[in-house]
Amino acid sequence: MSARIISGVEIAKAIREELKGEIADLKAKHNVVPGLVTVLVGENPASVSYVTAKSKTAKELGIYSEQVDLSAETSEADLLALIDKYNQDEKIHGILVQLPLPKHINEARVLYAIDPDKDVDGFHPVNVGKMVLGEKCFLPCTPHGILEMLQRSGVETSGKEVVVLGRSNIVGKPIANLMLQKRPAGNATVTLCHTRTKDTDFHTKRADILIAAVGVPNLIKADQVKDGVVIIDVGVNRIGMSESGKAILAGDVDFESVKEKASFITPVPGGVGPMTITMLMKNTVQSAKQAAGLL
Ligand code: L34
Repeated sequence: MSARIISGVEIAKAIREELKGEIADLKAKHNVVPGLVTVLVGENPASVSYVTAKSKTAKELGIYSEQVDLSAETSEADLLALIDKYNQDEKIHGILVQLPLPKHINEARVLYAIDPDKDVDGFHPVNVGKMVLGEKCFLPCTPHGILEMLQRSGVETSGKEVVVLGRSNIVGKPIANLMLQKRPAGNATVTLCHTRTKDTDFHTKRADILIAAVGVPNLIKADQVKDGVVIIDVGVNRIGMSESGKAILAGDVDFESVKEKASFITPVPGGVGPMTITMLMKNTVQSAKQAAGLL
């Protein structure tokens, strides 16, 4: 059997259409225009492409968007001052500082400086804490996108064995936490594996839903999963360059072999990546509504 492909491109498109309507409505009924600023420090090619896609998508949807590109030598103090400026700016409802930051900048200090009410990435400790408690907050974009993909594809999660590979703050830890909660796309029994896990194969082989977020190209092969598994592949690994100069991408899962065994699988590219960008837009709209007292 060949798996059904969960297309992040298609699901993202549907959500963006919904958002477009909401944004037009906000403008017409309340004269509210959601605003997003993206901040990029340095010129990491992957980050440049993600941030460019974020501000372009924002504009397409009718979100007011500013893009700030800073040199890799920008000081932490200057970055903090910029964040403070946008914290005060009423046109801006979402502040996104693209990660990773250059080594001389303390990432935590920067993320803590963002007003939690404008933290559309959901990385501020206030939002992380609320997320863990199951309170209303901004959900981090990649996990948020995964929840939407599961729901909109009709994947049952309640009572299922979910195995997450990777313990990052931006994917592994939050998605594991969200899926064990009593919520849509939740109620799962969750195992989180990481580099010190003794027998990762033991866990991957019993997973009903496997979420791979480790950043190792084609790590997971068909013999490491069971028949009918649902695969969410978060890896976006650059494994080479085509003749036209475009990056060749691979996921953390060996798509060609695993798709023969899985019931559902997300592709790379065109899977989780586009959802991450779209959920940033959704969070920005949520933020604008909250600021206007509409939520
Ligand atoms: N602050 N930093 C902050 N927030 C985030 O949510 C991110 N992330 C991760 C890296 N740093 C961040 C992203 O935006 C990863 N990420 C991200 C966003 C979009 C895509 C991949 C990762 C994406 O669109 N991927 C496309 C391929 C794009 C390409 O050609 O490189 C895909 O189809 O998977």
